[in-house]
Amino acid sequence: MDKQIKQMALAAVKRSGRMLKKAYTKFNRLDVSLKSNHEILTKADLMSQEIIIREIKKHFPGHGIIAEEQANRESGSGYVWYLDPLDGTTNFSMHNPLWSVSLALAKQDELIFGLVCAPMLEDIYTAEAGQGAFLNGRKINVSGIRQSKVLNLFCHGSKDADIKKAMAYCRRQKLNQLDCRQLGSAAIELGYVAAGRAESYVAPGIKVWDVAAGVLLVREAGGRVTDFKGRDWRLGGPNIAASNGQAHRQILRAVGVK
Ligand code: LIP
Repeated sequence: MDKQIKQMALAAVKRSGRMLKKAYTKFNRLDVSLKSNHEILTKADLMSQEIIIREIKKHFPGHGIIAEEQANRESGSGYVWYLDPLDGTTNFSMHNPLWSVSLALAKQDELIFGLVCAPMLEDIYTAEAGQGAFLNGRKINVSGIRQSKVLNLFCHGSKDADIKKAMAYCRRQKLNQLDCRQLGSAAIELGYVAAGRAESYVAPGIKVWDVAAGVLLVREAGGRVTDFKGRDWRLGGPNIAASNGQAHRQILRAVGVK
């Protein structure tokens, strides 16, 4: 992969991270606006997006961009960026430090680069196709943990059906497994699976910008990412199950139960 791509992405995400950190410390929860019943938006989401998109357009004007808070920008180049400028906006708004910036690049619909930056945790995850996954420059691998010690993570899209499915999954896993938790940032949850801090992550109805970078992290760290039927997850697929591989059969069974 072109070195310039990685340098530009890291510089842009770090710049937005610095801005977000400042905004976070003085954020007032009354300043959120509602996108829907279950989704909020802050000025910080828009400012972060502006910083990163400006850099992409400056360095790679021919690339497409699919970002959470803007209309898609098509391209004929075969390269498309997937950006969540603030993943975990609700956490951000309630002064919970688990929020991140998530940026991925795909070439001809195959992920080639992923970057998740969690500024308050000082965690920067990166992955390049075929080159492994890294946390703050150190190579990471999924855990080898199976059965009774498996820790499960989950989140969900904003539609009622997705929330109900996720709640049923969480209930089942809470009762039958060690635990199941919602951290509130899909990108961080996938980073946790890649780094062996948790064994699985499941989400019904998730958006592509929330998970594109994290999917490459998990795959490059030796894990498995599928849809709920066990087929390899493809960009844009709404349902996602990611794991260290060992826990995969168990999570697919749990999410499949009616
Ligand atoms: C959020 C996710 C969260 C998920 C929400 C939402 P946002 O991203 O990362 O884990 O449950 O559906 O998509 O909206 O804060 O960027």
